[in-house]
Amino acid sequence: MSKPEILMMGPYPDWDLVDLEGRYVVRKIYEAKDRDAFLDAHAADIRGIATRGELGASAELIGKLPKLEIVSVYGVGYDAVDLAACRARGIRVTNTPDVLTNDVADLGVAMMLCQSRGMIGAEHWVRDGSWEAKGLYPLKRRIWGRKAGVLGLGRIGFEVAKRLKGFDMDIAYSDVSAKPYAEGMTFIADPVALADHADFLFVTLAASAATRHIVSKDVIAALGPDGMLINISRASNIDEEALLDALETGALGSAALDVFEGEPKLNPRFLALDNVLLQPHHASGTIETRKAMGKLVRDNLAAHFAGASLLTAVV
Ligand code: 8YV
Repeated sequence: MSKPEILMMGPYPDWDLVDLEGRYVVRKIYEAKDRDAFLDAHAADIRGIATRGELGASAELIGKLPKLEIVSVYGVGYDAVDLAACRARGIRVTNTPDVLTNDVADLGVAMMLCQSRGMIGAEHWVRDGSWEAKGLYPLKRRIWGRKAGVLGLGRIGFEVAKRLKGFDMDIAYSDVSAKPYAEGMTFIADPVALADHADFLFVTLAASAATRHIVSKDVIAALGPDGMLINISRASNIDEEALLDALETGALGSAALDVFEGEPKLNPRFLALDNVLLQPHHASGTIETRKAMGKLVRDNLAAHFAGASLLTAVV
């Protein structure tokens, strides 16, 4: 029997690619100079898509693949996959939950520490000779004992909060409802009130059309000139223009961001700011987690083509 054909939206590590190429005919759209010509040549036979969280699969693309059966996402977030288009045609969708939760939470907390203690500037202070020439590095803000807000107490938000407890922080959270597992945390339903209460606001909610710009101009204003916004979810959860305005004027103290509108191309206004920590969407980027994510993508595809139950089905 001939191998099923799958479309890859972006590169995977070699340890996944070698395995995928053994089982499928792999069509790499990200290597195509002319995507339309590439799809004209291959679209008719594609039965699966292997994509990544930020790349997804649009309704337009899905519409061009008449034999598509499954979209497997290398990532927990599937906001970039058009689920309605998939449901309408009975196309299955899988993601990679759980295996990345701890690493994403770790990076979020590391970003808060790094930014609050000015570690990037401190590194430059040592390397460029400022320590010797100018003396002591400017004083920064502590994190222990201060107030954290977690916007979205799902798997990742909960792990962030668990870590923050280790820093004796006062933790509040916002979600669609109070969570029974949120022991020792205060529920504040309204994101503006949460931001008003918090020194550090973590954005950890799954993105969807309903959460677009949930971190609004008002939320950012409530966080204020001493506040820090940490985003390890999706850029769409934040009104990025309002964020840039507030960082430029000092209406918001600082930000630590792993995700951006239009990434990897950033709004150049970010690059001119010294009160923002910029990270290249790598919260899940450890060898251990990426191996587990790749395995889950491969196992879901294999289960599908063997007619078995999917391991982590979204649709
Ligand atoms: C990316 C992510 O998928 O889990 C998610 O939703 O955004 C990430 O894990 C990862 O960067 C691979 O592209």
